[in-house]
Amino acid sequence: MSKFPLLSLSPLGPSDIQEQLDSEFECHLVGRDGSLEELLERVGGQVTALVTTGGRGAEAELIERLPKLQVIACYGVGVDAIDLVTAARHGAAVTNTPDVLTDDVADLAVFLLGALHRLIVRGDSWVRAGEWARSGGIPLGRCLRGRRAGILGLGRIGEATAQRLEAFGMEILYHKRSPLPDSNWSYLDSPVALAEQCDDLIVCCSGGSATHHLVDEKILNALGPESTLVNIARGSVVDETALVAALRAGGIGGAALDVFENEPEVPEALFDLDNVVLAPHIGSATWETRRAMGTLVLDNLRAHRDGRKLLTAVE
Ligand code: 8YV
Repeated sequence: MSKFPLLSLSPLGPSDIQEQLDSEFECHLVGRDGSLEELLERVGGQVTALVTTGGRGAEAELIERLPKLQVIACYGVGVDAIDLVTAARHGAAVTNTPDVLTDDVADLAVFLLGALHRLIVRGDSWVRAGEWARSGGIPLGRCLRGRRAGILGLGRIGEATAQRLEAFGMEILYHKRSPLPDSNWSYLDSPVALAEQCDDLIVCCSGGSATHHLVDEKILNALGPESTLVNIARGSVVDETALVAALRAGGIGGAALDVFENEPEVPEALFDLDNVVLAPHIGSATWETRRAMGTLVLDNLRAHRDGRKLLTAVE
C-alpha cells in the first residue's frame, strides 16, 4: 500500500505514537522536517491529511494551500481554531479526540479549584521560601463543601466536572442551552443568572465565535468579591482584560486558569496576585490521555486511508 502523505503541525504525544505515525504514513512534521513554509512549498500540493492540535487549529489560508486535502485530524477535542467552513468547502472532513480526555480535564478543574481555595500553591511557595519556620502558617483557606459550583456549559467535560464537585459536597448549578430532563442539579437560564447564584463559576463550554467573551465584565460583576472563576475550556470565552481588572480591583475573589486568550502569553498583571492559580494549558496533559488522544488521531487517519468510516468525525 502506498504511504499516505500528511502534514503534521505538531508531534503526537508520547514518542511511540509519533513513531507509529511515521512508520505508517509519509509524515512531514513541521519543525523536524522543515519550517511550515518550506513544507508547504515542498509537499503542500500532495498532502491529503493535516494533523493539528486544538490550540493550533487550521486557518483558511493554510487549508487553501493544501489543494488535495481530504481530512484534518485534530489532536484535541476543541476544533474552534479550525476554519470548519473552509474545510467543508474544500471537502475535507475534520476529526477530533472527544471522550478520551474528559476525565483528565474534569479532574484538573477540581484540582485547580481545590488549589485555589486551600491555598496549595501559596503554601508551597511559603514553605520553599522558609516562611513557615520564620513567620508561621499561611492564612486559612475555604472548604469546597457547601459552596455552589456554577457549571457554564454542561457538555461531557462540564458533566464530569459537576459529578466530581458533587462528591466534594458542592451544590451544582448549571447553564446550557436547555435544562436536563431529570436532574437534581439546578438549571439557570442565563450565564448572568448562573454567575449571580454560584460561588465558583467553572467555564466548561466550547470556544469559538458563539462563546467569545461570554464571561465579560457584567458576568464578573455578577460573580462578585466572594466568588471565583475557574477556566479549563478556552481562553477566548473570558474577556481577559476585564478579568485582570476585576482581580486587581477585588471585584471577584480569585481565579484558577488553565487557558488564556493568547497562549502561551499570560498577563503579567496576574503574577503577583495571591488569589490566582495559573496552569500552562495542561487539561489533557497526562501520559495516559495523550497516548489515548494520539491513538485516536492515528485510528482516524487509518480509517480514512483504508476507506472506512471515521471514528470521531466533527459533524
Ligand atoms: C490539548 C485541548 O492541549 O482538547 C483540546 O481541545 O485544548 C487540549 O486537550 C491540545 O489540543 C493538545 O495540544
